[in-house]
This record gives sequence, structure tokens and C-alpha cells, in this order.
Amino acid sequence: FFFFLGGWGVGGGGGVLGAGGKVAAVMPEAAGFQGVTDRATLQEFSHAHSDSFWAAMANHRLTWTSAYDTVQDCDLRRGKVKWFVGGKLNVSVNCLDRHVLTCPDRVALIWERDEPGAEVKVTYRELLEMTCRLGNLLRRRGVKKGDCVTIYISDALAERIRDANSSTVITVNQGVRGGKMIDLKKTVDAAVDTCPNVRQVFVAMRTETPVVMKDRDVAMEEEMAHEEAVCEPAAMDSEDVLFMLYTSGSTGKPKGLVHTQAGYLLYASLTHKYVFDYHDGDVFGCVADIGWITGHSYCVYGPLANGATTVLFESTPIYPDPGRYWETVQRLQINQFYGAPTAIRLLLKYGDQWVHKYDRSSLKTLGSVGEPINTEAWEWYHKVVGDGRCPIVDTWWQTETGGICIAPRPSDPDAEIVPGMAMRPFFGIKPVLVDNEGEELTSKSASGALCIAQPWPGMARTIHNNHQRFIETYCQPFPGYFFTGDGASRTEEGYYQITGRLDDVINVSGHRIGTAEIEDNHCSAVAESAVIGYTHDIKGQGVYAFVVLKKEADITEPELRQQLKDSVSKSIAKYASPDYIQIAQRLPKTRSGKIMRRVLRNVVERDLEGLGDLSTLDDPTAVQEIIQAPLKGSLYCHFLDL
Ligand code: 6R9
Repeated sequence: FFFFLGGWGVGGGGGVLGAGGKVAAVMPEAAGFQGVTDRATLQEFSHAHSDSFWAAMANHRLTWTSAYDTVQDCDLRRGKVKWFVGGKLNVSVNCLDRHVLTCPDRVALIWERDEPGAEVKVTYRELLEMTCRLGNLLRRRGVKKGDCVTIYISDALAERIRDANSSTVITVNQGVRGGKMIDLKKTVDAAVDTCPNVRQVFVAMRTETPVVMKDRDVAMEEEMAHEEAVCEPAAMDSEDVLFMLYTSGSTGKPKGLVHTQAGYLLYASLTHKYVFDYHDGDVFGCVADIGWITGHSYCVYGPLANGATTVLFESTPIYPDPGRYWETVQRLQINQFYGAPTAIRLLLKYGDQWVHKYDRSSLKTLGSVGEPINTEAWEWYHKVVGDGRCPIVDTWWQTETGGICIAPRPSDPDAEIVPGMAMRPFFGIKPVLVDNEGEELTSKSASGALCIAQPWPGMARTIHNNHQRFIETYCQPFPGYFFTGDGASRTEEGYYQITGRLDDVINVSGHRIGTAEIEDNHCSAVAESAVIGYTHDIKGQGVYAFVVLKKEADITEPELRQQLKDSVSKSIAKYASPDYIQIAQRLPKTRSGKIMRRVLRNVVERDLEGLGDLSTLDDPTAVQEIIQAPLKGSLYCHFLDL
């Protein structure tokens, strides 16, 4: 890989200066760091000299309007997080203006429209002009610094507009996805009718279907055409709000996580560059939904801050057919491809021929995000999609962390990558594992609650309107640490593996088992599975598995039962084998592809009133199917008593 390219760390010769020169060849930001000769010493430096590390990163990677005076002012115990205090900058200048100076005609983004072959390429110059026109329009229409503008993509809109106190909403007449039109403007109209603070709605036209325009509506493109293509950037404070993003909590009540300007942008830019080994001229293809944090950090802010060419993917993995991703890779010559395990598992079901049909030789790195990637999906991604040539980066992070925190890369060039493991903490990230009593587990090989011991610039600053909830959720469970809510284990080598959400942990007769561990089974007929714990008189909890079979699966119930039992007994223990197996057509998921186990638990416990907020579900009918299937005793659903 890229570290050691210049012989970094080889033999350790050359003294500090010489070694520093080699470090500088692969990571110019680290050139001046004393005693840094390789990946490991750089990692140590980033922990021990956090201020120097992050100051060097911020000075190299960001363009400042005026310098900051303090690198960090943080106290995790009190939920206080501030970075680059006193500095001023503008995110658009960092993402656009400065690249227009050096490479105005480079393609900044490729809008990969739902219809294959209809992509639109926008250069840095053009994107800056569009941004300026929109900026001018917003200003002319009374939107001021500090105002919140809601960009509508999906989900429970009205509650979010009210929580954020937005006076301006931006939407499109219709959304287009997988060949279907979605009437977004209609949803906005209904939502805004219940939001008295909304003064205006900007409506862009994605399709030609006209929509009724109300007094408060503004035809966005028409109005933008009248604006100047130059707009003076505002000088923003490092800690001014950049955006807030609503994510559902485990209780089902969404929270608006707040990210600020400088720290977030720096962290997105740095991780984009080094986790994916992004180089100038590469085409970066993150196919995540733009409304997910992954779309924010790795379709927009990270790549644009780095002057990259980034892909905005509007479609689905199977439209018009299951070759869509790879056809897009071939047509756009994508070099780094970043997607979710849920899509990989879906495509795996359709077979290799859809991949083989297209030329994927442009690919250099493959990324995975959002959920643990099971071994079978990992192997398929690696062997079939990447032809065994491309490193797979299984990237662990959260809306709360702003950017990737644990991933196999960057690392030494040929450092091993273990299938299905996020493995190595990024620079400045210090993971710790904590037991139930709140004690830090210091032995190398351990398993516990995953916390992060030091603040980093990319982390969320607060929950909008509810700082107390921020403190209670992330800072109080393990004082002094940031609590992620995930479980993880660490190997002798110091590699981390995520075992799933702690809320989902199953406790069978005192054995605590992460959902990912059981779901990562090796039964060849199974495309994907979700396990949950259900109340059991004797064991406390028992394991209940929902299983989706592959398209061509040809297996009898007893065979399936035996295979799953053998697989789980072998990889974990007999007690972890499922008591019940329910075959489902699909699983309830969020729009980012996460299985909603909370909902499955409610269904199994028959607590249908307590299903909670379903607004983040991709397709609520998946829940109905599962609720109804066992009652109807349909073909797709069988209870197998083991
Ligand atoms: C980026 C994103 C965060 C939660 C996180 C964890 C799960 C994400 C993962 C992963 C295992 C990975 N998660 N990446 N689990 N391996 N590589 O997904 O943000 O939507 O906020 O979800 O997703 O449980 O805590 P977000």
C-alpha cells in the first residue's frame, strides 16, 4: 500500500530527519513530527501530541480566513468539544474556490442519474457558480448567517423542521429512484402546513412533471438564473454549525446531531484521502444515500475538500438490473468504490455473471460501511468484484464520529487485512474497551463496550436543542470517554472487530453474544440473516433468527436447520444456536441498509403497539410481511423448533 512507498521505516535508518523525509513522501502533513518513522510511531504521536498532530493537519489541509488561537478546548466529562477555537474559514472556499484557482475545469461531481448513461458532469468552476447563485438567492430571500435551511430528502419531515426551527426548505418536485417517481413536493406541502415558521420553500425541478406552486414556493432554478454567479463567502467561525443530521436513537426518538465547520471538514478530508488512498485525478464513487452521514462525509465534504471527482449516485443497486454498480464503475472509470454490506449481500444473491459482464479494472480500493460485513459477503466483494486485487476497507464509524474511525487502511503497504474486520484505528483515534462495571480492559485480547478515549475534530458537538441528552448518551456511561453504543473485541495483534449494537446484545444463560457474531454464519443457502434475543423462561433469552434465502437456494428445512446449527456451534458455541428460524422474504431496514432489530424484537414479542418510530424505515411493508407471515403460515415462513 502507500506507506513505506519511499522505503518508509525500512531498517529505521537515517535518523529522525531522514525518516521524516520518507514520512513526508506519503503524508506531507507529518513531515515535521519528531521520532515518527512509520505507521505505528505516527499513531503514537497522534495520541501523545494530539495538539501538534491536529494543528499540522489543519494548517496543511484547510484554507483559513484567519488563524485559530487554540487547537482544542475539550472536556469529554462535561460534553465540551471545541476545535480550532477562534479560527475563521469558509467551507465552500475550501471545497470549491481554492480548486477553481488551480483546476477550474476538473470535474467536481458526476451526477449519476437514475437513468443509466445519462450522467451529468459538473466542473469545479460550474459548481462554484451554481453555489454562488444559490447563495445569492438565499441571501436575497432573507436567509442569514446562522439560519437553518432544511434540505428535504426523505423521512419524518415536519417534526424535524420544527425541531430545527427552519424557515426555509429546499426540495424537488419529484424524486427519482429505481425508475419510480416519488412526489416529494407533496410531502413537503403537507409537512410545511404544520410548520408555521416556514416562510418559503425552494422547489427544484428534477422531472418535467409540473407541481402546484403556492405563495410560499420559489421556482429555484428560474430564480437562480437571475442571480450573479459570484457571491462573497462569509467568514465562519470554526465552531459555527455546519449541518445537523437526524438519526434515530435506540428508543426510536430521532436526534439531530450537530457538526461544526472546521473540525468536521478536516476530519472528512483527511480520512477520505488516507483511508481510500485517494490521489489527484481519481474518480471516487460513494454510492451511499446523500441524506446519510456517509453521503455527507464521502460524497460531498471529504472529496470536494480534496479537489476530487466525486460521484452522486441517484439509483439503486438493481436498477435497471443487478449489474448497475459495475456498469457504472466501467462507464465512469471509478477508482474507489464505497458501498454498504446490505447491497453487497443483495447482489451476491444474483450471482457473479452480473459482475463479470463489466470491466472493473479501474478499481483500486473497495470500501464497506454501515454494518458488520459478514465473511461471505467480504470474500465475494474481494474475489468477484475486486478480482482479488483491491484492498477492502471495512470502515467503522457513526453519524456521531463525523468520519471513519477504524479501518484496515492506512497501514503499512502489505499489512494484512482480515476479512470482516475494521481492524486499525485512524490517527488520533484511541479506542478502548470497557466492561460492564466501567473498567477499562487493558489486556490485548478483550471484548467489551467500544469507547474512544480522546476527542478528535470530527466528532459531533451536541444534539440540537438537547445538550443534556448528548451528555447522557455519549459522555456519562463511561466518564472521560466517548461511548459509541457498539460492542467490539480486540485481538492479540490489537485489531478491532465490531460485534454489533450493545442494545442488541443477546444474553443466553449469562453468555453475552453480539448479533454480528451469530449472523456471520457460513450456510451457503442464506443470503442474509438477523438474530434477536427473545424472552426465555429458563435461559433468560433465546436466539431467534430471521433468514433470507438466496434466490437459487435449494434446501429443505431440516437441512437448513442442521447447517445453521453446525455453523453457529462451530464458530461460537452450541448455546448460541437459534431456537427458532423464520424464513423471510426481506428484513426491515433503514434507508442506509441497517437491519432494525428493535422492530423484529417487538414483532417476536408481539408488542405491536411498541413498534416506535418507523419513519427511518426504507420500506415499512417489510414489517407487515414479517408480522403477517407466521400467522398466515405462508410458504415463506416456517417455525422450526430446534
Ligand atoms: C457511518 C454510519 C452507525 C452504526 C455504528 C455501528 C454500525 C457502521 C460499521 C458498523 C460494523 C462497520 N456500523 N459501520 N458496524 N462495521 N464497518 O453507518 O453511521 O448511520 O450513524 O450508524 O452503524 O453499529 O454504531 P450511522
